Amino acid sequence: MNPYRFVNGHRFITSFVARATAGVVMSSAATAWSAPSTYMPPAATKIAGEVDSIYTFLLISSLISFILLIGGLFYFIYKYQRKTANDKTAYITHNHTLEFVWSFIPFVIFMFVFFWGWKVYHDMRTVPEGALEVQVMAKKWDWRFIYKSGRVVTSGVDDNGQKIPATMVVPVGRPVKLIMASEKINEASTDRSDRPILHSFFIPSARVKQDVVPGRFTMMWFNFDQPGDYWVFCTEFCGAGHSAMKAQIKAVPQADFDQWLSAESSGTLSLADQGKALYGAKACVGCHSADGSRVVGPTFKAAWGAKRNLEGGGSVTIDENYLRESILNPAAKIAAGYPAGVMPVYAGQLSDDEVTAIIEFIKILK
Ligand code: HEC
Ligand SMILES: [Cu+2]
Repeated sequence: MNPYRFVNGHRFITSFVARATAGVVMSSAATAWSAPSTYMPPAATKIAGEVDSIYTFLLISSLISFILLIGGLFYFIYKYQRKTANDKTAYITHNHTLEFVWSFIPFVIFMFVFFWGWKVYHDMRTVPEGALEVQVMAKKWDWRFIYKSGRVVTSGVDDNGQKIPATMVVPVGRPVKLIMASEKINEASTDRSDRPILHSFFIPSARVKQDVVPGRFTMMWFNFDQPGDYWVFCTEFCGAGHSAMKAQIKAVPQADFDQWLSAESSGTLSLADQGKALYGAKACVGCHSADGSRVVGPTFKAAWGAKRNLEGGGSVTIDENYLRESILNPAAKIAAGYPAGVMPVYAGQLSDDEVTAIIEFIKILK
């Protein structure tokens, strides 16, 4: 350090600020964009890249403000230090221009970050049309994936007794929608410790996560633009086996995916067909038609995605959560113009997988 420059405090400080800022900007840019990174695995989706851009912007702008603020603090400590015993502090009231500027500039930056974040969050939460749907079942402490074809993917155990995580195979470059639920460890059990509990599905490479909540469906989507194997973690502490609650997503070209799915699904009944069988076996058919005719309850034909007026006012869109609730607890919402208290309560009568299958059946009744 040149002692002359140190005496010239302001020159030292300005050059220090400039060099420190440049250094921090360059190293954080390098951390955010090079692979592998200390913070996160490489971004493998478009949204992940956008999330990283926001974070990098926040990091760099915070660092610049920090350096300006703390640098300024030290600069003023030095510049206005008391030089003689008789130095008096100047009488300073306020400065409108300065106060306006230091409020307005942060305001503009915050609004910019707000709208930017809003846009990315909106895209993250809006599932594109034509997404491949995969059901995700979470339980203490594992994941299970179910495709429309009826193919079920579970975890396994290798020759050494090590767990092989369940692997969700998906086509690369195609949006995938996950419909997620938390299930009991054992369907028949009434033990409290076997209740479904809260989990959260986190794909670090896609920078998306979503809670998996007992008693309802939650959704999320992603679209990998490079083939590869990506980790999934449970990111809601759910008990002793939480850290082992891992899964994998394998993104492969569409043709390989089609081949995998058809090979793996041979011999299984599609979810919709399973649902159709249950529709007969569980007596739904006696009160709900599949062809548009009115029986005791509303028809299932063209119900999916339609608007349903409710008894007592209000309306809902017929989606997974409305169907699930209507099946398990019919009294919760009564379809306008239909009798209440007629439909039996199916909670405890149908497993989560059966409810899912019936919903998939209703979805295809266009
Ligand atoms: C004894 C007759 C009866 C049976 C059996 C029955 N339901 Fe219903 N269901 C009704 C009636 C009546 C309604 C309308 C009143 C209401 O919303 O509860 C209804 C409403 C529904 C709704 C809401 C539909 C809408 O368009 O708003 C769904 C979904 C449903 N039932 C599914 C099923 C399924 C699945 C089964 C078989 C597992 C089944 N129901 C068995 C009588 C029945
Ligand atoms: Cu968990």
